[in-house]
Amino acid sequence: MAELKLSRATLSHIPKSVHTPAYSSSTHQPGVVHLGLGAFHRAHQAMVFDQLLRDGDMRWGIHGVGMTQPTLVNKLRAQDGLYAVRIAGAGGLEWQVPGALWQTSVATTERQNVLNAIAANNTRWITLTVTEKGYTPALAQLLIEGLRLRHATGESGLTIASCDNLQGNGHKLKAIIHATASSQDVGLMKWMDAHCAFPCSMVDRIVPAATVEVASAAKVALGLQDECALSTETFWEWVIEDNFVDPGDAALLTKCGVRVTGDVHSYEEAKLRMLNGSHSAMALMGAISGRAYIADCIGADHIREFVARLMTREVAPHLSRTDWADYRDALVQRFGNPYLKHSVHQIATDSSQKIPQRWPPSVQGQIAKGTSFELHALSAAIFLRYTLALDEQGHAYKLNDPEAESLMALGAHQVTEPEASIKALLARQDLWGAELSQNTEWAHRVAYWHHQLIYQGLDATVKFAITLET
Ligand code: CS2
Repeated sequence: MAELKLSRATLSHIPKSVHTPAYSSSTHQPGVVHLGLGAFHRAHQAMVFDQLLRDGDMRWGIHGVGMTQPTLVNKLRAQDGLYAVRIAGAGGLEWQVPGALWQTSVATTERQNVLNAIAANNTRWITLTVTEKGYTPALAQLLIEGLRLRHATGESGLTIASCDNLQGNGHKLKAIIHATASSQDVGLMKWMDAHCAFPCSMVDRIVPAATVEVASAAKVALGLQDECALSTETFWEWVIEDNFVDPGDAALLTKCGVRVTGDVHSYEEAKLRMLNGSHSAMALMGAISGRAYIADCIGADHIREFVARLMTREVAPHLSRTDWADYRDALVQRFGNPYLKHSVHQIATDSSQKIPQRWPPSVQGQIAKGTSFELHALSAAIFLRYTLALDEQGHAYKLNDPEAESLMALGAHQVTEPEASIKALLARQDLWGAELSQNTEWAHRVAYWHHQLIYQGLDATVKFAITLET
């Protein structure tokens, strides 16, 4: 007998221990257009919206937009937008099937559907997780066209919430829209400024890309085939600026556990530099030392100690979030979650777009205070070493990065001509910023650590770094 697939029709086959959506989507239109239908959104915001729907507020169904690839959208369509999420933490494991994804489109091939969804009467929000590299004029153009259609049909404004790992993400999004709009859009921009809200937000939940292992676990838990199953942790956080077109949304989100505040900045800053900063350092360490997952990295005593010190000594002194010590301890625990097979190469993807938010602000803070930045200098050296595209066992790996070609060209001769190679990589303002790319002391320390890495290897170098009283 052919395997039954997860869909609205087969929901009743799922064991009672799995939470499934009891509400039906058929008589309602989506209220949210989400751009960037990756794993993160499906195991984070989509589950918050699912909670609101389960509470009977039918305005939070999602029209999910895949930005480029039709593959995932097609799989989700075949399952009526349903997928299982395995949630694992210290308290054990549970499975849930969120039901908030009601419609889907692919931006590249079904552009008009996306524009129509943005203009639709029921739409109240747009949310975005398009990754750091997604903030381009092409994204802005899509939003401008959608808003133009909406404005022309006389609909009300929208809350447009960027949820990407960028400091001041709402401001950045609004700024690229303004920068991309043409002279014919002056009226539209005035309407947008007056009637749309761009709250900044910090989102947090570790959601690795889907794996075959999770798909097979889902088959056992659900008794159904699910090609879109995901795995995540119990922890989740969403901090969003209290800046909504409909002020009533603040109380609704708060009831679901979202933190609505005037001060998103301190949460964004701590998350980007502590969680994401450590993530990038570990991912690059794993890539060059042949460790496959973040849990393998944090499971090595010296790497765990390195990460704890990086956060305590070089990141925390510049944070405005005062509970950073609890946040740090929780992060070390979260990184070690054995159920999250979080691939180091997934996190190392697009490092050139991630590093600027994650490391330089802490280094600059240390420079301003005259304190040590050795652990960040070692992290930077690890990134340079990573551009060799070859791990310490001699296995080649691929750099998945819009800057891959230029980085690999600059890094290629780092063993035979380290001085020139390091100089060229550290001169890149796009990575390190205007000030750091000119700082000779920084360059000197990165070169020192790079030399250690090449001649002692990653493990010996990290072990040595944590003995230093910096
Ligand atoms: C990770 C993030 O891939 C990455 O760059 O650092 O996706 C991280 O898992 C999330 O931001 C956690 O909230």
